[in-house]
Amino acid sequence: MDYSDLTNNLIKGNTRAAARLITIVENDINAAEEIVSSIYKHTGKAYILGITGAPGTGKSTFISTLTKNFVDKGKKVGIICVDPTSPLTGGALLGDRIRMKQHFSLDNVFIRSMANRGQLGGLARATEDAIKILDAYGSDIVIVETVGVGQSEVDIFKSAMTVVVLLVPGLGDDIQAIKAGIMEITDVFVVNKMDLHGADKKVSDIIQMLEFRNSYKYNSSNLKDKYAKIHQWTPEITKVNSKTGENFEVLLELINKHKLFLEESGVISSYLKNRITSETIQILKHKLTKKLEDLLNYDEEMGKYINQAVQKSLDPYSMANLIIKMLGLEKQN
Ligand SMILES: Nc1nc2c(ncn2[C@@H]2O[C@H](COP(=O)(O)OP(=O)(O)O)[C@@H](O)[C@H]2O)c(=O)[nH]1
Ligand SMILES: [Mg+2]
Repeated sequence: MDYSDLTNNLIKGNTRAAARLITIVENDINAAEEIVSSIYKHTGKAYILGITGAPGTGKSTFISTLTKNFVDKGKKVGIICVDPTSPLTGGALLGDRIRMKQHFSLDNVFIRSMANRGQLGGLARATEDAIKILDAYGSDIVIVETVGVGQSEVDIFKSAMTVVVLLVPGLGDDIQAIKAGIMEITDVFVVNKMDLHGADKKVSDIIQMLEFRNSYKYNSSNLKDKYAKIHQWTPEITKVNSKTGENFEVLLELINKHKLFLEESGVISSYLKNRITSETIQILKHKLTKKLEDLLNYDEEMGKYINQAVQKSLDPYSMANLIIKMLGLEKQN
């Protein structure tokens, strides 16, 4: 297939081309490869924001208000809602989209939901490609909304420059969930629904959690390199009301402060390297797995080895080493 008409239109800011291309990269990893390689040099302008929080914390309302703030400043915003638990036609997601769309002129806001339908190469891969499409499309800001915690969340957030986590007043379940999942990669904590009782208590709970984490990390030298980012950036905390927009000026300042930190400290360059590494690993996992499955299932010589293993004259580790050799992947030294 030739996607050059679509990608040319995308780069000119054509909304339908963006929508079509996202559908294509979601469903066809070979097409994704072609598309991404032709648009890649047009990416890198968008600021990528990751937003997460448990269901009901108000993510959609929050993103809607945040987007309105950006649009009012003349920004073009792309929104990707990633919900691994929800089928594409899920009522809630659809409701979100309709609700969000009511707020904006469609020229400045592009909203797209992605659900896990077993994308080849994984949801994180497909999301990363969708981010690139919205970047090349001309979005100043790409917002990625995901639900809750988990490995796919962490993978997805490797693309985000600033990660914002929403919590709400009330019991500490959400704090526990963050500790278990994405605390390490959170840049800004937001207590949403500040109009409800207990918002200040939640802010102090977060401060306490961060203080505990710092004293714990201080002794942990091996985490130092891995999480260099958070060693220098102390996560910011604020509270907002997403329904009224109260305190969003403060939030925007904090996001901007983090952006400036990334640029001025030079952390942005390690972010860029990490993002490319992580993305390449996703792609390689998919490609190599496919190649190896084909080899093990269909290759004649492999068939002989498998028989030997059945006869116990070869074990699975030795077989794996043989394959690494066959593929020329053994260390060159
Ligand atoms: N009181 C109050 N309710 C809010 C606020 N933000 C969102 N909500 C409500 O919380 C509920 C869940 O919001 P939604 O955006 O769908 O949450 P999501 O599941 O995280 O996307 C809805 O009824 C919202 O109207 C807020 O700041 N204050
Ligand atoms: Mg939602």
